[in-house]
Amino acid sequence: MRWLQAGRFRLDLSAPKVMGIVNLTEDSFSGDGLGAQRDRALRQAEAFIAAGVDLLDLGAESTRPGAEQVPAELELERLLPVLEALRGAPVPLSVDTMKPEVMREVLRAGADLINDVNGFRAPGAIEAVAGSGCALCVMHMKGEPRTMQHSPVYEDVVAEVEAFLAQRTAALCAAGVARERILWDPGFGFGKTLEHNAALFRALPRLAAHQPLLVGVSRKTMIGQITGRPVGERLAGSLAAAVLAWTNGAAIVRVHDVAATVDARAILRALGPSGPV
Ligand code: 9MG
Repeated sequence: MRWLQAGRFRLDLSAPKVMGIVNLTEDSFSGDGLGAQRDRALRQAEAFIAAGVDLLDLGAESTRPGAEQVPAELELERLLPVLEALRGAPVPLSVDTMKPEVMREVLRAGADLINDVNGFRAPGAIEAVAGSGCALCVMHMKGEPRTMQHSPVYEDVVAEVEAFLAQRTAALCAAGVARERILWDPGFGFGKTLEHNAALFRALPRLAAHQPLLVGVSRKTMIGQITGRPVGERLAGSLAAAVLAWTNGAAIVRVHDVAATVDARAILRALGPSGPV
């Protein structure tokens, strides 16, 4: 059985898990103030919990291709009131951030997992998380969000991603982080073409042999490239990809559509290869 040590929780990863995305980025709201943002995020988190989500991922800085960074103070202004209100939630609270100062503050405020799309490469990032008991999602990204989709090139994308994740894991472990706190994420869409993403998707079993995997493909461009659908019409493609990710070794899928993904998981459990679970 595989476990993830995540702050207040010890999460059993032997059954597929769903992480719900709670967006606190400016461009996902209509600009009607932080209080309204907070209330909307809390309603969304409550709905996700009622639908059977296993983890919540709160993010206050967009990591979409082309996105600009926001100052740490603004990230914290958006995150802390939501974390405060969700303290004691029945599922682990993840925070998606690349900044060590944000990591330190959200850990003080009760975050159970730090999801760093930059793989804890910023100076001080490892030190910010090492001494806590939180889980760490180490993601691969080539470049940075503003420019990462400008013609990324790899010789062997799977080997490069695998080597990067192994190197970051070694750096974390050298700082005293236990392996059972670490998730790997190939970083679908982060400095990758559709061809790179497909190669990595097919390599999920190989990557899962190292550390438990988190996979995020929900509504992404790669789903649109495959189906020809705009972002608002990518639910079916995202569900198919989630089920395929689980059956190929992913432990956790990071999604926008929690209720539908929980249903897809129920079908997989009842009718899938290993029989009813
Ligand atoms: C924040 N964020 C956006 N996409 C993501 C992905 O694919 N994985 C992780 N870990 N975080 C993501």
